[in-house]
Amino acid sequence: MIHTPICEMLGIQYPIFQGGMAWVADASLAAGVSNAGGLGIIAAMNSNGEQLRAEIRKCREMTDKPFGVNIMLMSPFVEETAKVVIEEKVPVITTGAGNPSRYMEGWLAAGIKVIPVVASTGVAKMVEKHGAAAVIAEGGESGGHIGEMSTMPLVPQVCDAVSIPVLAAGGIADGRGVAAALMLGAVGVQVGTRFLVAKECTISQVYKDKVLKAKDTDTIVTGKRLGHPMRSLKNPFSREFAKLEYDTSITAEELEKMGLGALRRAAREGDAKGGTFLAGQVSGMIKQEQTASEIITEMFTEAEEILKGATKWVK
Ligand code: TUI
Repeated sequence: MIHTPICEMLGIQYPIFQGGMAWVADASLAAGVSNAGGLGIIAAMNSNGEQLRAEIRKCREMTDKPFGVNIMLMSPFVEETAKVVIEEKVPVITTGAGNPSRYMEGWLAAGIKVIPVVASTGVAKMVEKHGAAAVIAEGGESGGHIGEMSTMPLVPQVCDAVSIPVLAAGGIADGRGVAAALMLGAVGVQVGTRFLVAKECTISQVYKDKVLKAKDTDTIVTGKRLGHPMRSLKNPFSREFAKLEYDTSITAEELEKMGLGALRRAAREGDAKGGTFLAGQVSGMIKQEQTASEIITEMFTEAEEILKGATKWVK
């Protein structure tokens, strides 16, 4: 059994969070992961306050285990969703794509555990000072919005920079990744891409099939010019976007406009050519659809075997 302080802190069986993926992480996926012993997370990103409230209530009907909500700080609905999580007494909040400090006082006063995703030691230290219960150090191998650092150098540096528990994210999809994260000093992992193909994940089959068919080099990073780099699977839309990004006759506003609705088109409509299929570099390792429970138990059984044999080269 792999049991770490984050399991105790949150009352979960396995030290694994499911990433709060925009247009993907709904009540069905979050409840599936929480019922499997991890921490399921509902993405508030694409929801307004009332839509999020409905999703939280739906999740509560599907599980009596703890779950969290991810607040994407660049969301146009951030002010209203930041209040709804308090009203609905959500036990855990993760944040992404920014510095959550200005919301933290209110969340902490409501007794919520706040666990921000960080992409640098600077933001990790800042959120620790504001009362974060833990941080998730996310490397640029991840799908979606990413920072500059890779997981391997980021996680140990964040572990050294803060005294609160650190979870690792970015590039983790199997037991080898879990074992490596623990070796880097993390007390748990956050996994997004592998849960895209969970049976409980309600995204389009087109999206799942694209992940299942991907090889190692099939992701691309776009959006650097707009100040929010995003990793997604290569397809006609992402290739065209990458090309236009270097075209100075196109304005940043025109580029932003092009991206609008692309996440929804991928996740909900299965628009293979015109959608943005956010996914991490681990996509090439993901070969079958499984239940959230199968994914988690497989990852942790594998990690335990690896860790038990980890001294084999020590003479
Ligand atoms: O947030 C993510 N992944 C995401 S969010 C998203 S939707 C989106 N839509 C439009 C624009 C941007 C995003 C798709 N995928 N992961 C967590 C994450 N957080 N990665 C990087 C960061 C991050 C970056 C800067 C966290 C803090 C930070 O602080 C900088 C500062 O000081 O504001």
